[in-house]
Amino acid sequence: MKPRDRLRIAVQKSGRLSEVSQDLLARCGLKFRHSRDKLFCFGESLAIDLLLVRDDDIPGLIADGVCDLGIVGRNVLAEQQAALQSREAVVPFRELLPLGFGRCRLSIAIPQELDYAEPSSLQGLRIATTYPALTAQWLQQAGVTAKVVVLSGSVEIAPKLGTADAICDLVSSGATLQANQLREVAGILDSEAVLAAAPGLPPDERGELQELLLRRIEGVIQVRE
Ligand code: PRT
Ligand code: ZN
Repeated sequence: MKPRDRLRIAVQKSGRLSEVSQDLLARCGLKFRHSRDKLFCFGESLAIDLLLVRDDDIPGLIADGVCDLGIVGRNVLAEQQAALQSREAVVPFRELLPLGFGRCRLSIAIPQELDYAEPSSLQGLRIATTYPALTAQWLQQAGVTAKVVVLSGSVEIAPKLGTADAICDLVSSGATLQANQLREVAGILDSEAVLAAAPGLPPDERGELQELLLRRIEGVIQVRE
């Protein structure tokens, strides 16, 4: 990776976190010139540029040194961390600061009519999820053997389709679970948007910029609370 003198921060291009993330950076006094393809935005007020990407790509962009910082759900960061840990690989990113928006939880849910007393009630079941590493880690810690069925979306209909007996998915209001006659039985992870970064501070001017931005974000969050 070539050395850079400008800090680069990745945020979700379009989705639940994109507007709030960009709004947070604007409140920190960052102004961007939006480029035509709108993937890369040049920072006009400070030497901090913006990259608009899919949220799942953010940890990898930080790991590869393409970006210094990212705003991403803890769920995404924790899943990729759990996947690396299961292979005993190094985790080249970390959570710097919780940001107080995008709150949700990753939970196990089962059909309303199914009995549940404790994690062992899931023994031998098939659990559909887009978070296989976190699900497997939780099952292992609970001493439960269950089959993790990896899906790329629409996890909540898996029990009705018969492709799984239970699910592990993000929940916020609970309306999706209710609409699919599912009930939440165990929480795996409390999540919200977080500021993510590489393990160490960049060893050049970017390090100072990162500290400056962190202080400004903390200031904005304090005012909000
Ligand atoms: O395209 P890209 O990959 O960037 O976006 P995405 O589709 O993967 O993510 P997106 O925009 O849906 O969500 C971005 C982040 O928002 C997630 O990673 C979470 O950190 C956070 N977040 C907060 C949520 C929710 N709340 C949420 N409710 N992400 C998803 N949901 C979904 C959930 O998967 C389920 O389908 O909403 C449904 C449940 O909502 P309730 O209110 O019915 O319980
Ligand atoms: Zn995504």
